[in-house]
Amino acid sequence: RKNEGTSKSKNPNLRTIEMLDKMAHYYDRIGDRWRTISYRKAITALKRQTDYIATREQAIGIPGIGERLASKVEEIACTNKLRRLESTVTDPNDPILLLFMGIYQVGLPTASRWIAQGHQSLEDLKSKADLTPNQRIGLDHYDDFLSRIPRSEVMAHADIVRRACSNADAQIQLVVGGSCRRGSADCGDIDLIITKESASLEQIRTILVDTVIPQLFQDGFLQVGLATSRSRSTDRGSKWHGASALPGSQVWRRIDLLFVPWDEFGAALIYFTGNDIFNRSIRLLASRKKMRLNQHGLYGDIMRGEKRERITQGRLLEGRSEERIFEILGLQTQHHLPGGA
Ligand code: DCP
Ligand code: MG
Ligand code: MN
Repeated sequence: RKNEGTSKSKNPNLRTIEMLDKMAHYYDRIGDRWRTISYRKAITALKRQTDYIATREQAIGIPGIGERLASKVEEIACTNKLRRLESTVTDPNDPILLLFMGIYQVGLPTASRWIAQGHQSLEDLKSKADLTPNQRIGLDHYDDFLSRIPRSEVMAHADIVRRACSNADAQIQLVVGGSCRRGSADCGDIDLIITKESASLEQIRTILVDTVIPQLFQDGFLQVGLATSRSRSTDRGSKWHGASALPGSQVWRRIDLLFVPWDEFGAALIYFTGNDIFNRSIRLLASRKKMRLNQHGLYGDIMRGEKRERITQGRLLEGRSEERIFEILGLQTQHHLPGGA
């Protein structure tokens, strides 16, 4: 027993054993007793080998390894991985899967990969998994980021950011967007749409990134910045994601600062107020009317080819005024914004 560490490191089949062990773990967890036992048997048998087992034939020759397992051993030896381990189908209602997907920015692929790797709890992930910096933060603040934010608290965060903006530049305008602007009693995060009359994206971003954000960190309000993943090139530099906490509170809230050039303010208000389903339907409506709506503006004279692909960008009809965009589309703003906010 004492020598286990050294004898193990000399075993030429270590990599194979590791993979089979993960599979055994997985089958054990989903309650497949028969497979768990056959994997464990094969592992025990392989641990006793002093030669590297690379082929199916070699593996079948070992007592304790059946035909099916022998193929797996060969697969691992040949490809250095086990397909079954990577494509292990996870039950979408698996409580551990749902637990992992509760981590900020963790979706089905990452969560199921962690499960296939044998992780079973948040503690497992904290101590053993390979985590990105964002995932680490998400894990450390699991409950905070999952809990809903009362509307009044969203407003309190917004007030702090608004004050810091005014101190940096009296002309900056800030609107609370997202679910809060749709009238929700509580929100998943804090979405703040920030613009300034006549200003470009570059000018607004500079004020925020160089002055306002550093100040808010210094004040102890901002806690951390979160790298944007997979952000499209068009979005680059127009968003800041992070976490904030009210003075005297330990609770971290997710906060998004959205930098918007003055000319696109109306289109951005529509987009960042949402929700995503509303956005999809209003864009569809625009395209039915031979127009195009995105977060930058409403465009007309769109030419499309035979496969409905766009040939021209079109002419900007309106970007600045939210009300005017609704009007051109033939919609009434009151239906979208509660209390005409
Ligand atoms: N949005 C979208 N499509 C996406 C993501 C976002 O159209 N895939 C738009 C609509 C959303 C807005 O951005 O309303 C803000 O995104 P959030 O993820 O913050 O969503 P909500 O604020 O609507 O809801 P929550 O309370 O969960 O934050
Ligand atoms: Mg939101
Ligand atoms: Mn958001």
